[in-house]
Amino acid sequence: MKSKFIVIEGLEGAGKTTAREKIVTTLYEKGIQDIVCTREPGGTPLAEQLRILVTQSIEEEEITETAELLMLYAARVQLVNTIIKPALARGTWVICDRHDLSSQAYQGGGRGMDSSLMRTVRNAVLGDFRPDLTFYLDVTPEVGLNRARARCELDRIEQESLHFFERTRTRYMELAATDYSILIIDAMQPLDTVTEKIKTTLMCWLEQQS
Ligand code: T5A
Repeated sequence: MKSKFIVIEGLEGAGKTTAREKIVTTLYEKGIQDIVCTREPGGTPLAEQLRILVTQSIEEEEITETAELLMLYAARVQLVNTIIKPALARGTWVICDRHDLSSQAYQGGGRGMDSSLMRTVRNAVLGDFRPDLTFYLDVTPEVGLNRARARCELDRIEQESLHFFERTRTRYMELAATDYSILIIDAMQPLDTVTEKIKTTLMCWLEQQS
């Protein structure tokens, strides 16, 4: 089977890290062992530096929405062009924790950024490059943030209001409803149930690809 680009999306604390492990073990079971796991923002030295700039507050300086968006896309273009596309070209599967859908949901939905600016930047950076499959792990902001809080201190974006995350979640759901390559997983259920659902959904999708 041709190598695929699989993305995991969702609000903070949705369980993306846990899901990634399940996806990798399921692919291994199916005999797919040439896999690269990465994340956004991040995944290259430059993109990891940009991740720090995006997620941390800078004393006495407000990061503008446009600067935030451009940093996210700078990190994305670096990752896509130097890691993801070369991996796919040599036959390696790529599993990515977040990708462009995060920008559509957080910056487009949460921040309510201008859609024509977002479309322009996205087209310039990605063209028609898209994931083959996206798992969207759906949780309410309350549940997700509680899980994230239990894990560590909240970063700059995680400190946004509940309304911000409600708008982000609504945009995720709107986009998932119009794109057959985005599969919604109810991530409010117990961890074992969620990981089992991811496994069966992935197995079913793999069957359809072969
Ligand atoms: N961002 C990113 C944008 O605004 N725009 C963009 O374009 C991009 C790419 C960094 C931030 O950047 C923003 C979004 C983010 O605010 P991040 O660090 O990758 O992104 O994202 P986080 O969502 O903060 O990552 P987390 O590690 O918090 O979330 P995960 O990976 O979804 O959650 P995970 O797996 O670590 O689980 C968290 C805890 O919950 C438990 C786990 O065991 C763990 O302790 N858990 C469950 N508990 C009970 N039941 C379940 N079903 C559970 N699932 C997980």
